[in-house]
Amino acid sequence: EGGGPTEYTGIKMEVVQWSDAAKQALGGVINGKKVFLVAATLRPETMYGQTNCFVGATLDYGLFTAKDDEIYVCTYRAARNMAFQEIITPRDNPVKLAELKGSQIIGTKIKAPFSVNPEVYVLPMEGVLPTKGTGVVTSVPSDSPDDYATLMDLRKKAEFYKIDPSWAAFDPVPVLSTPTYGEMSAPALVKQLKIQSQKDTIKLAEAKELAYKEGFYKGTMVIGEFKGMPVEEAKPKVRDAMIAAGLAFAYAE
Ligand code: A2H
Repeated sequence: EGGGPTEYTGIKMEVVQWSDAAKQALGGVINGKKVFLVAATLRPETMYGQTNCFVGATLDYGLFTAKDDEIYVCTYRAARNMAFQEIITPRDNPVKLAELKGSQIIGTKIKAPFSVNPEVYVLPMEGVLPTKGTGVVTSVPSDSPDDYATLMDLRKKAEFYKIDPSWAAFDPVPVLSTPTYGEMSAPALVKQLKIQSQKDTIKLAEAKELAYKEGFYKGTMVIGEFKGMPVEEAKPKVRDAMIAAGLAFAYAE
């Protein structure tokens, strides 16, 4: 990337029910506190359509003490950045309460703020980079070709990915409408470019670019408080509304 830092929105996805593997690994560490998986997104206006969340199965995650006596789950790299931004405390040395492998987090049930699906599940994605964002990716298969391709892979091969099919059962939800791709940009582009799986990274990069440009410059919201508004205008408004509700925060890297 050139230029300055990327301005993400950190989405707070509260843990409702840990997977068995995470529960065993954590023991009594949490002690009644609220725990959140924190996802970094560039598309806060699409949060109405979250159907699940992704982690990298082989990545390492930590539980860190954050503001307001809360606990955040993310990579150590992100925790350090968040400590400098006074999101995670203390500023100079984030406190890691516990560690989890991504594979242990899969199957955890979490809240999906602003989504039509109030609670969703954590699923594995192959391309999650440890060097970007928090290592947690919220999934919006209507508008993200990567998310859609991955969700379809998981549905086709639930056993191979070691997931319960019910965790991947939430269907894409229309969030915004565009002149070229209708209300389901990602599924339309995956079909048009004949993308077979999450491994088709070159075609997915092209699809991502097309979906992003069309959505941002020509999209109109079809859901939520800003329904009918151009996406370009709604984007900062949804972000501000989520921050005001305590469900998100500004995060830069
Ligand atoms: B986006 P950029 Cl609807 N590894 O959020 C891989 N991908 C990651 C990641 C990581 N460690 N951290 C964040 N991301 C994803 C929503 C979305 C996103 C939509 C459409 C496009 C899109 C829902 N998933 O991203 O390299 C996150 O997915 C397309 C670029 O910093 C985040 O925003 O530009 C985006 O990639 C950040 O990628």
